[in-house]
Amino acid sequence: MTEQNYRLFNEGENIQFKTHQEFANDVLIGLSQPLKWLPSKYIYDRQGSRLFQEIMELPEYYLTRTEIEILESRKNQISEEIGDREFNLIELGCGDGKKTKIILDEFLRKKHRFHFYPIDISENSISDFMNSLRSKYPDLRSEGLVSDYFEGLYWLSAQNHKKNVVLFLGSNIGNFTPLKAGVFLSSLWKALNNGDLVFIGFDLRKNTETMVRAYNDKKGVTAAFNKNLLKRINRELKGNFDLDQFEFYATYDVVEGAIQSYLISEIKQEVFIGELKWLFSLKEKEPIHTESSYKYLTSDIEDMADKNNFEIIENYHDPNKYFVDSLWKVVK
Ligand code: AVI
Repeated sequence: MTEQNYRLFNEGENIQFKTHQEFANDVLIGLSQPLKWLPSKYIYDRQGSRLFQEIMELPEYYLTRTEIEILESRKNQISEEIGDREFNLIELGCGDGKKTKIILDEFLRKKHRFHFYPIDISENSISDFMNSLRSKYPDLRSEGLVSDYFEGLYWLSAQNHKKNVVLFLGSNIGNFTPLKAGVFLSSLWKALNNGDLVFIGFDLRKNTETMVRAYNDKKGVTAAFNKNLLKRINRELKGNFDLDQFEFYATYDVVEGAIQSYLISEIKQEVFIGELKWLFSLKEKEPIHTESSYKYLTSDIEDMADKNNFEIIENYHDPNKYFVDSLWKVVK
């Protein structure tokens, strides 16, 4: 029998009910707008997360490969900068862990004194991640936290007064609008102490074609990833979307500096969502916005750090300056 190596913050059933209600509300709100939209966070059920793993391996999707290259080539310096005293290493969200493992390997090799806490709202993701860690690092001190990011951070601050080092890799911040990214960073600052560190991945602006290609892969994995939103509505909210009647389209919005992803209705159609007892119409060629992936200038990153009272310690780039992992210090 495997022993549970994570902590649940909310009673399982309750949180599932709450998440389900939120999903239903967000779908209702998003699809009632003049420009219909659905929040991309709902793409990530088990199948959506599996498709995202596949995206990260695609030749067109340069982001993951580039960030891995940065971590591999700069891990020595990164670990010197971070590991001066005993600390909590906290990861917000957990993907396949490939990038995290580069960091863990280096910290363990350097014999840094730390305790690792991945935080994710999905119990499945934490459970899978913790199991994979346990087999690879039997001696790693770690505990998964199944909670909202900030609830987990506040709980941790109350447990011990060690330095906190927060990882937010993979340009996940890019899926927030600038307004939400600002709220996220100011909440992060509030939840941390003076001198704590934050290590954030940002995808940088580059030639348009490279960025657009990354979201229009030849195999159609990104299309399936976005369509997973409709699949999930069909399954969990008893919808009747016909996936074949939607075309996936991703384009670079030069004004916003973001890749915008859409599912375009091929025909005039009506869709019924059983759980919402709601029939709604889509015009021929009407888009549903599914995701924004913001791309940054170095000056944007400086502004974001500055506005939210973080000091940039170092920017770790790849040689082409496609991506940056930026190390920030909390100033209070
Ligand atoms: C998770 N996130 C940073 C990815 C991105 O690039 O916006 C999600 C993704 N969407 C399509 N491909 C990858």
